[in-house]
Amino acid sequence: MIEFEVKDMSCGHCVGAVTKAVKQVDPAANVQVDLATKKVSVESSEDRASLAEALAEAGYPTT
Ligand SMILES: [Cu+2]
Repeated sequence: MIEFEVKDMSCGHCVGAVTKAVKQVDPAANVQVDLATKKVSVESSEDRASLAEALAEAGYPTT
């Protein structure tokens, strides 16, 4: 399980965009987003850096 904090998520659109960004790297990824805590949990065979890069490119830098 790879976990990110994505501070710039604020609504359902952001959740969709974040999910899409992860799935572009790994279509088989299991993505769970908790908007209240701004946590994104990803089950993926991809490494953390690749996922973080995709999220940043989509406009959602991770911490
Ligand atoms: Cu939003």
